[in-house]
Amino acid sequence: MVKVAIFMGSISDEEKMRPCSQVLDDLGVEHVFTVTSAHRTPERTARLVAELEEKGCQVFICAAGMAAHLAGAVAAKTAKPVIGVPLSASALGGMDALLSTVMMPPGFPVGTVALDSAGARNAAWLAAQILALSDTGLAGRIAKAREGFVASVEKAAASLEQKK
Ligand code: RP5
Repeated sequence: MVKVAIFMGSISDEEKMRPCSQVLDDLGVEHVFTVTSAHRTPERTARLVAELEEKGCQVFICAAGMAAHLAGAVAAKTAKPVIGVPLSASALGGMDALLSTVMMPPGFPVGTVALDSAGARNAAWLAAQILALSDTGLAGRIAKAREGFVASVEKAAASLEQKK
């Protein structure tokens, strides 16, 4: 069953958002990864939210650049958690998308993560952590992945300390 939706405002966002899908794949979280725009295809965006909610989708991840209204438009249509990923896609270097995504009116939150691919990855981790509140198997996979992070830091430290 689809648990997470990843929406991007444009196919030009794919490279930055692919890591989001990859993290969810690695954690075994079923998701859809697609393009829909708050401005260019508002009806498609609203329809996708309704259809995916009907199919059991629990978390929406929305990434967009420039005047990034996709996450806000989705938050207007669902009470499920919405995570926004601001993307750098203009001469303003992503500050435009960051402010558009984060400054939501009270009652319609968008949990906003970092810009670009770092945010894309963290959006996936955060979505997985939300789902893991009611999925012990997923919680276990997240814990195991975190052990991997610890091991890789310890390995890097040991290797560096040996160099002298
Ligand atoms: C936003 O405008 C998209 O999310 C993208 O980051 C940016 C530019 O889109 P394209 O003109 O490349 O389609 O809506």
